[in-house]
Amino acid sequence: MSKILITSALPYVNGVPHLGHMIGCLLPSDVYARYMRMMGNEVLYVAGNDEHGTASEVGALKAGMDVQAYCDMNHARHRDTYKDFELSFDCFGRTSSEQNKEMTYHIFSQLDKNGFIEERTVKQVYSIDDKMFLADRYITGTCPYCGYDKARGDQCENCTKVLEPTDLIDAKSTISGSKNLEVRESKHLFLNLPKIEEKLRQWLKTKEAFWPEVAYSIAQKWIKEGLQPRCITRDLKWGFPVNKPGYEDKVFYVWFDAPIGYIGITKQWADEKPEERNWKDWWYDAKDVRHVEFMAKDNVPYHSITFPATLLGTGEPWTQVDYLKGVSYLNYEGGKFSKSENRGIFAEDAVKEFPADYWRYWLMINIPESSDTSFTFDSFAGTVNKDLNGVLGNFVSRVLKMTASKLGEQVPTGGDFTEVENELVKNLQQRVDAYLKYMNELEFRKALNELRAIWVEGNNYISVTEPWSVIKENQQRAETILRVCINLIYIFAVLSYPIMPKTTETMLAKLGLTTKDMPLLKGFDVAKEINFLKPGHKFTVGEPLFERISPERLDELKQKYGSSK
Ligand code: B3M
Ligand code: ZN
Repeated sequence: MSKILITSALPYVNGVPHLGHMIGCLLPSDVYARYMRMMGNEVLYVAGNDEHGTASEVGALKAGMDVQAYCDMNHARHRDTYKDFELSFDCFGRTSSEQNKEMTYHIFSQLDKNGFIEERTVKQVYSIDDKMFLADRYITGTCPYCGYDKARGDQCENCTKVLEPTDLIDAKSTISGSKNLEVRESKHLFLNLPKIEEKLRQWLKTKEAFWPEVAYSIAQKWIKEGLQPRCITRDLKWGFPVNKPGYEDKVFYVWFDAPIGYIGITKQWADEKPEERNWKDWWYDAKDVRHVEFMAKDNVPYHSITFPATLLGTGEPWTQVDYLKGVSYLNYEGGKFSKSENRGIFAEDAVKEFPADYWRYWLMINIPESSDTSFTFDSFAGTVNKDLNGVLGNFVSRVLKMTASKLGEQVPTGGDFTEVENELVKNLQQRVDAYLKYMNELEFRKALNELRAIWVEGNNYISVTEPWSVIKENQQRAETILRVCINLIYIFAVLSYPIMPKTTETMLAKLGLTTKDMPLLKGFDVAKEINFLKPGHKFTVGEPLFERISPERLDELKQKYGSSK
């Protein structure tokens, strides 16, 4: 058994999570966590909300609320949405916690002590109309590197280049739209990245063979361009006040304390049950921990450069990322998701339309692993109707209905396996091995295609063996076939669990089982599992697993959520 530490990027508390957020970090991390637990590993799955920064201040201002109350409200909303999506976090916290403050202060003090913090006077953009310094994302303008005209003050999302607000050409405030901006001077603290660069290069080199292309190439590109000192303080109210004399009226930059949040959130969780949980077992001088992080590609520079450099600079034995799963973007019907323009389906609405598993399956089989992908309702309906309803759902109802009506609601007895069953077991074992291999390698699209192929094997088996006609001449043979098919339902249920946990529960419930009856996926032996349910074991037919999406319903959905056409 290994210890697997899984972290998902921490969504900003002020944002409303849409399908792009779900597939960018949260959902694949959940699938991987469930899979790793079923492989018999000790898993700690950490997520939460990123709460500091101007985004929260502005969000609260617009909502007419106190920032703390606004964050509390939104954090609860995020938590509920993720619960609806069946995300199985071990800890789900917030970066504004006392524990995170403690961690942030400690890490900052270590960096300062080791000479990696320097003071600089910087020019900052002050909005005269908004009466505030416009940090980061609240200034937009043209990217000086690629010319993209909606680049933000902290990063251009087109070319992923990390920027300073004053780099932008023709900048304006996104709060008021005002261009009445002026540059004022203020003293700030910088993380001296060039001083850590060599250590970082060495560390990064050890990752080349392991990280997926999306993540490694972004990190490399960044380091090749040369690292600059990075400002880690801001003139804001909402954040951790800087623990250095002369800087008490400033707060740490949101991207400084956010990744430390993984550690702070773990500490928060450990503090709830100090007798059985220890955050250091996972984060500090921790032995045999494999740390896997999930995030969208725009977060990669922070997790492959600035955060690892921060931890390296402390000179302490912090757990670093071993594998970084960077995911490309999911667009909506060819364009961007936008709450303000009412385009796209947001996570909390999605689960009101269809059960979470429909979304989980579509998102995972279409995960933008190598390039950006679009969500379209046509594709969604096609996948639900074909794969879920047509292949998996249909197999389950056909088998259970046929058995119930011809032989009663229990696993039939039948006789020995023939060549067809031996062949089925052999093919399935190959597919299962491939499925587990791809899951292990975090190649989710390939894994999901294997899972679907496994369900297809069931359909092929029943079409070839034709139990409905065989039963007329040879009841014992028909019983064998249906006994095998019911056991296939059990096998499909177990294998589908990381992707569609509720569907697994429903399938198992039909067979009088719960998830506690599931075997480990490690060493999954089809020859053994196909004989798991013995003759006489009771089942119930129940409701169909999935609902077909009709053309009328599809039109309604497109109308309601906006379509490119
Ligand atoms: N909140 C950005 C985002 O939600 C940021 C991630 C922090 S991860 C430590 O995309
Ligand atoms: Zn750019």
